[in-house]
Amino acid sequence: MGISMIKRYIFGNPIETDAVLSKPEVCAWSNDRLCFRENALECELEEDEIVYGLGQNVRGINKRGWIYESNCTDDPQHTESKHSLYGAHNFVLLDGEKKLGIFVDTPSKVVFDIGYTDYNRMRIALQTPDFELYLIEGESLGGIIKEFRRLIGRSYIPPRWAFGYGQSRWGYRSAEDIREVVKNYRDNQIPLDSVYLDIDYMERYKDFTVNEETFPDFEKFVAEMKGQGIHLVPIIDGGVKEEAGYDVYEEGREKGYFCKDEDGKDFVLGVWPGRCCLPDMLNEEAGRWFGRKYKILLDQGIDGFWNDMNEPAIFYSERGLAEVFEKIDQYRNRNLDINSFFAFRDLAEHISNNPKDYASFYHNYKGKRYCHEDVHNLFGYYMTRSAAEAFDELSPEKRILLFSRASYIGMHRYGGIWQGDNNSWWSHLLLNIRMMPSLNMCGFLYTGADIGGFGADATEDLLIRWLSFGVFTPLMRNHSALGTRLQEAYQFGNIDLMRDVIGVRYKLLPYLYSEFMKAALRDEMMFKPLGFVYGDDRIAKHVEDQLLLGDEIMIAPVYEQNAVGRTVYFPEPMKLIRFRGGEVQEEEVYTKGYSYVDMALGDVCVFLKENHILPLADGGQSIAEVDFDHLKLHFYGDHVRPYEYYTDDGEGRDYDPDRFIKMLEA
Ligand code: MIG
Repeated sequence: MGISMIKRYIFGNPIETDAVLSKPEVCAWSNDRLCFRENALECELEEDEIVYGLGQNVRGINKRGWIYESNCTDDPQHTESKHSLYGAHNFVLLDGEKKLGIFVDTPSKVVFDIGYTDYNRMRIALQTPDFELYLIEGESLGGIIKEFRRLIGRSYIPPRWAFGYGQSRWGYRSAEDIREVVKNYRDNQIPLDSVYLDIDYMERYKDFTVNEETFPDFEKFVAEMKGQGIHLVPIIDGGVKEEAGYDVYEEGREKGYFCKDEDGKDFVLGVWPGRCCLPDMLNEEAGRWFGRKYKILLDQGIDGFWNDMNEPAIFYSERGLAEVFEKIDQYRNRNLDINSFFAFRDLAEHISNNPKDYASFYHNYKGKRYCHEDVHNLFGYYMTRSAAEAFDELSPEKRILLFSRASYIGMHRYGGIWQGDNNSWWSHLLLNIRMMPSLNMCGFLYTGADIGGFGADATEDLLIRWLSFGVFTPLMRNHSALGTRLQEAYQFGNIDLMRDVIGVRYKLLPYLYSEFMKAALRDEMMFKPLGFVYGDDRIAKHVEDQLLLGDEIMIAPVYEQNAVGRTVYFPEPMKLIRFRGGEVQEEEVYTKGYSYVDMALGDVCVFLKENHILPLADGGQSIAEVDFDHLKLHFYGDHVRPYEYYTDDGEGRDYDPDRFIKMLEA
């Protein structure tokens, strides 16, 4: 991998984020590539230089040509015109003559102009003069990533069952609804390991409550589902409902655990339940208190959670509401023309996630008071960290599933993320593919998108193609929004194809789990762009729709409507292994270069490198049925190297590569 060197610089008086675990000595600022002026780092980009990174954001694997923001945002329209999504991942990796990793550690907004204003320049502009900077030089991209990941600490590892297929939907209103989903899956013999509970399970959207009418005897219900091999995974929201007599609210208020407004009163924001307060997740004591609340559900047999709305999303504030009501009156009886009409229309829209609101409440973080806008990107991170640290105490032996919507670098130690409210669009399948390696660079290994798309109506072919990629992502969850077309795998005509495709996941599981664990334990990426391995191949370096998955295989998903195959670039000879109709077929070996590969709807194709081994299991209806010990090995070539297979009980926290790696020989 070559040698990498890391340097740390301090500008001004930065706010500690806890992104970095063990900090190297501080260096005096001087650099021949980057120049620092007017609160921005600037450099030239070479003609063919690739800029990787930024984790969760819009557009391609190569970030060049657009302007991005690190500013955790709840925006469900992930179009190319946007600049930020839910996470703030301030890491870029320059791949030019020299390779350079740059991590800007600051909890407030950062703007990355990566060849937007000028295609040959990059400018990283900070909201604050106070920040830490880490520069990592190295000979290889993978070496720099490893160094960066060592700096920020080992990635979160979920229980193995969380690698099974999960079904979710906003709108499962009762235990009966859930039973029906599970029954449909089981009756159709489509594998399933988990069902997600969205806000519908709560009593009037109150965190840590269960609606007793619609989900009577919850503990028994959780056990009943476990009996069928199903884990229920409830959602937890960032805001706590303001309601007299609701213990979480009352306690938080009495103990002073909520974020305060300018006058020291509890800051009130509107989210699902109407008026809410925000637990000060950044405050150690408040975070500890909030984290311990998960025990209420753990005690009822729950072993997984997803943390939502923690950018934090603000539908409205009292201030914002008052402002709109006041302004709206000024439009009464007016002739609304081109200027006034749009201003009028935007009034209500701009009430949500308004910068004025983010500037109007305060945290008590590491003993100091901070305005939220100065520490904005830490909220989701600390919410998830609070839960994870509680799990360390409450469940020291057994792993608990945890993933979040908002995140900052460092949160990858405590949980995974899902990719937020995408749409049932083909372009979002491609976005999902491209985001995987970018997230992996930043340590987020347990991740995936809402398969089939969250907003808008899914179609059968889109869902099948999305599942055909989703079988590879660690989080494999079909999720959709209230009011959209139902998109459980059994809702469409071709149930056989759905069963076959989801079934592929259960054959791949030993390989996927093994590759995930190795990536986590060795600070590596599970999904790599081709350029990370074939850096000398100019074509490979610019491929944006194929990925290397672990060290043995390449994938090249179909992401276009009505396609019956696609062109694949082979950076070296590879053998096609095709999953079709529940069978595994070894097909031809492709030589280096472009080839068109037929991929019918329902086919899952992987491309195996020469002299490498792909181990496959027989499959099963849930993870418990998968035999991780008796595997069929696929390989070709005369000098097949052994496969390092990581396997453990999938539950314990004593991850030990020496104990759990077996060599599989051809
Ligand atoms: O603003 O809980 O991203 O997965 O279904 C919508 C309802 C709130 C956003 C999450 C989505 C979830 C939805 N939530």
